[in-house]
Amino acid sequence: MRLLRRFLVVRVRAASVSIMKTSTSHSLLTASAAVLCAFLVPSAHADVFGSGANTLTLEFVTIGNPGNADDAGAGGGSYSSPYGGVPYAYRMGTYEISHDAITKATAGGLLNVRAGPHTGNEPAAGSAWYEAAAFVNWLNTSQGYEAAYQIDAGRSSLTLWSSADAWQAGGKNLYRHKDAYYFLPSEDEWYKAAYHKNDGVTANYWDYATGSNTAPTAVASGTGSGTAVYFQGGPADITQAGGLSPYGTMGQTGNVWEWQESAFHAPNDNPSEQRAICGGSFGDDNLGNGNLRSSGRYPYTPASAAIGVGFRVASVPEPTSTVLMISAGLLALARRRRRAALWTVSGAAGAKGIS
Ligand SMILES: [Ca+2]
Ligand SMILES: [Ca+2]
Ligand SMILES: [Ca+2]
Repeated sequence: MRLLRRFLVVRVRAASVSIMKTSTSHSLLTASAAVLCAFLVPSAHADVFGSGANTLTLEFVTIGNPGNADDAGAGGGSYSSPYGGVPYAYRMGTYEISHDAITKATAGGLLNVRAGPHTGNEPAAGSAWYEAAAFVNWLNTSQGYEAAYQIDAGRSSLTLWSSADAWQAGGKNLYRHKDAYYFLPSEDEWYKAAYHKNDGVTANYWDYATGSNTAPTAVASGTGSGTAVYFQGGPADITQAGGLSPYGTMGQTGNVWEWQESAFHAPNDNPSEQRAICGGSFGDDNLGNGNLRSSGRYPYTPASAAIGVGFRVASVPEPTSTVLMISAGLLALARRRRRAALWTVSGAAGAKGIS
C-alpha cells in the first residue's frame, strides 16, 4: 500500500506538472492535485481541530482485519462474548479523551459539556453519555462533517435517526448517523480494538487490552508493556496510561471506564436506555470482580456522570480509498481537459467558432 501511495503521489505530481505546462487555466485542478499529494503522504495518524492555543490533536490507529468474528473464547482467552466482530475497517482513538480536549473544544464553540474534576492531560471524566456525544458532534461539525448524534442543547436527551439516515454498516444503529466521520465506538468496535489479537481475520482475543490473558501490573502511570492504571487514587495522563493493545491503543484496560456508544441491551433502539461502560478504572482495587477484563461491562444511564467514567472517539478509516477514487477521477478529468484544450486550439486555428 505504501508503494502504491508513493506511485500515486508521483503520478498526481506528474499530472500537475503537465497540466501547468499545458495551460494556466488549470490552476484549480493543480491545487486540488497538490492537496491530494498532501493527503497521500502516509504520515498523519493525527487529526487536528481548532486553532492557535486551542489546537486539539487526536491520534488514531487503524483497526483492520475486517470481517473478524465475535470473541468465541477460542483464541486462548478465557471468556466468550458477542462482541468484537466488525465487518469494516475503522480508526480508534489511541488514547482516552483528555480534560484539555474538552476545554479546547469549548473554546472553539462546544457548549454544555463538562470535562470533570481531573486536569490537563488526564482523562475527561464526569461527562454524561449525552455530553460525550455532543463533543463527538463538535469534532464532526467543526470539520464540515455530519453530526453523529441528535442531542438536545441541554445535553439531556437523544433523538433516534430514521432508519434511512442511521448507520447501517455492521447493523442497524439508530443512534449514529450514517455519514458521521467521528463517533463514539460501538461495543464491537471498542472490544475489537481492545482485545482482538490483530492476527488476521480471526476470532482470537486476549482477556486484557494489554495483549495478554494475565492481569496487567498495576501502575500509577507509564507506558510499560503489560501495565495498566488501577489500584490507584487517581488517573494517569492519557498518554501515560499503561501498555498498548495489539492494535496500539492505550488505556482500554483501566485509567477510566469508557462510554460505549452501544446500549447495554442491543440494539440501539431506545434513546434513553442504559449504555455499556467497559474497561474498568484507576479506582478498581479488586481484580476478582472482573471489571478490568474483557468480560467486564456495566450498564450506565446516559445522563449519569462519574469521575471514573470517560470515553474515547472512533472514526471511519483514513480516506485512502476515497482519495484513490478521486485521484483516478481527477487524472481522467485532466486528460479530458487537456484533450479538449488541444482540440479547441487546433479548432480555433482551423474551423473557428468552437467555444
Ligand atoms: Ca458482535
Ligand atoms: Ca480506559
Ligand atoms: Ca435496546
